[in-house]
Amino acid sequence: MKKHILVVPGDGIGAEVTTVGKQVLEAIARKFGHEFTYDEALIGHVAIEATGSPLPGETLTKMRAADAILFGAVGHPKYDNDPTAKVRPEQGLLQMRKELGLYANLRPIKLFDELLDASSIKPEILRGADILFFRELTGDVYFGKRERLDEGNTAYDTMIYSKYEVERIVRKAFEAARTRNKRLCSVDKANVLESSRLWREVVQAIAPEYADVEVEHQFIDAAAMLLIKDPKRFDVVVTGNLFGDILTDEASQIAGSMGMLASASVGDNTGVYEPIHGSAHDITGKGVANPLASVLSVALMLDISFGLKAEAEAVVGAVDAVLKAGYRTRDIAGPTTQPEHVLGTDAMGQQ
Ligand code: GGG
Repeated sequence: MKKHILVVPGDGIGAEVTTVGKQVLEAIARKFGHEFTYDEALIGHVAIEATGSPLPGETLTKMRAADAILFGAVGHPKYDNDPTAKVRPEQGLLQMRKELGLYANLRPIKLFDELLDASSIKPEILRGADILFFRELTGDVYFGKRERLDEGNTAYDTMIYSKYEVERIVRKAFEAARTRNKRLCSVDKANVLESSRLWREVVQAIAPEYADVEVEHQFIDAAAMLLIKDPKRFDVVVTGNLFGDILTDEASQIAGSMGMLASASVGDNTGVYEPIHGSAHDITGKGVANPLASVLSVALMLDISFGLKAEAEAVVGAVDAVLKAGYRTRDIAGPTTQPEHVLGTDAMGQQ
């Protein structure tokens, strides 16, 4: 199979982890006889520095031409400490999602048994946890009107959803639930928010079409609590952009570390595959970042964008084997990890 992949490392540790992701793609191409070609493009802070824009037109053109995109991360601490900055790295990420119609963000929370000791949650609560999150990605408070009033002393952001936006992500989640354990949890805040009442109405209207799937509704606050108390009660979870952003960071602790969580952003056209973690400038350049989220994102790309199931399984199997052999990056090292088995980014990639 011939495929063209755009690598967009972005900021901070993005370059380190996508380098490993690309090495894995090359290894798969060799092993299975595929031909993958690559290009690179800028986004985020590095793009602002080079062109003044967080998503240059050239990047967008290359994204549209690619069969899939391997993405790193965006962000830079200098903007976090400057609330007045008008141009920000994250704008590149949001604009990319909107321009490419990437409305569904799939975030699998897969706990590898070998990492049971990497989490601060008790093993008996964690063992067997396996959740697939669907985070809506092109609506909500991230894209609603926002403004400063009263000479800057008052601010608002608008949480807004249209029926069709909810329908399309909810349908994707129902379809996925059908292929798994046929349980769907929809998370909202319908006891307070009007946009959440619309969300719940839409889920309730669609549910009869998927009578084989058991549906439950949880408020975001209760879902956040249940995720830590009893993660096994969840199979597929569907929620809005903001709630999904927060809940999946929380859920990363089920998998042991943010460094283990891959994601796929899909919609009408191409797919973007990236770790859920950000640019992590505190560890950038130190060679200690965990590349496994990028590697597992490659597995999602092979499966979802290219339909290469055996290749995707080979990648997940390789991650499992490396963990079984005892190798860890420092974020997933547990009390029983031997110090010589704690590896840096490149060494982990080589395993
Ligand atoms: N690789 C994910 C990433 O770069 N995250 C940084 C970020 O700004 N995330 C906000 C979001 O996902 O909406």
